[in-house]
Amino acid sequence: MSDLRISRREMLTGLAALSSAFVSGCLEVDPHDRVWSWLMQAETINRWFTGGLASPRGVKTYPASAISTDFKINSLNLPDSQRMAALHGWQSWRLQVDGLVRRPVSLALGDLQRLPSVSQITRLDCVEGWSAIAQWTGCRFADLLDRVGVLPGAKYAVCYSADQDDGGTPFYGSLDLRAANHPNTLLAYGFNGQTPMPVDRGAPLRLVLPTQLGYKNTKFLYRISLVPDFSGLGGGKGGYWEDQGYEWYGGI
Ligand SMILES: Nc1nc2c(c(=O)[nH]1)N[C@H]1C(S)=C(S)[C@@H](COP(=O)(O)O)O[C@H]1N2
Ligand SMILES: [Mo]
Repeated sequence: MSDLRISRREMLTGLAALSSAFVSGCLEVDPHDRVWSWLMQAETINRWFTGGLASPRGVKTYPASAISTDFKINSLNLPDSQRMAALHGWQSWRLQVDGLVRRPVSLALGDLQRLPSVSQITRLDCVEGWSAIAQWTGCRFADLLDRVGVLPGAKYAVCYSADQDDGGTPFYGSLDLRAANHPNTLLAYGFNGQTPMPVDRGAPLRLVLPTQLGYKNTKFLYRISLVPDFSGLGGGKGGYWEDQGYEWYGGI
């Protein structure tokens, strides 16, 4: 019985990966297209299956010898304000945490570094077809949530980035609270032993979400907001890439 469920899950994961490949392959996507809506249904089923079976199991971690020597930077643009902050040792940077939380806070990097520090060597998989392994150091997203206190009704954490595309549209992303509470979901300030991490890697703070695809690993964070839904937010799909047609759930 359980064998059957796992093989179904694998099949569905494959379907979701296929649908990612569709979008990233520069195909024009018509959301009303029948094939597209079928793939979207597959996504929902995949999420249901993986959510039911995978959590809270840890993700695969690697030995130091597996760390990639070549780890591409994949950003729209570098945020100027962050570049300035880097020059000043991140003194002026703050992470604002608000929305459906008991205790809204504005945290300095040092405040986050006082939460229990975790280092893990995990792989990032980009929909463009490359993967890379690195050691990330940071605090658990779950510990931040404990600190601020999640209010009833909160379903998603929206992560705001300081960069924007050439047209001025800001990058942002979101994850559900189940993913946020996963033990391998980090708010990372260190990369391969370097803290702060290199600016273009997402400094001073980036999301490390190894259970989901690269585009869900939001860089250059300055604000996290807990919300019940995505209404009134960007294009309403929960993220910069999602607003362009990527799936919201980037599960691997
Ligand atoms: N703020 C921000 N976060 C981002 C992106 C971006 O352009 N801006 N790109 C995403 C994509 S598509 C990937 S694959 C990873 C790449 O992380 P890296 O630059 O450390 O390789 O960051 C993700 N997070
Ligand atoms: Mo990506």
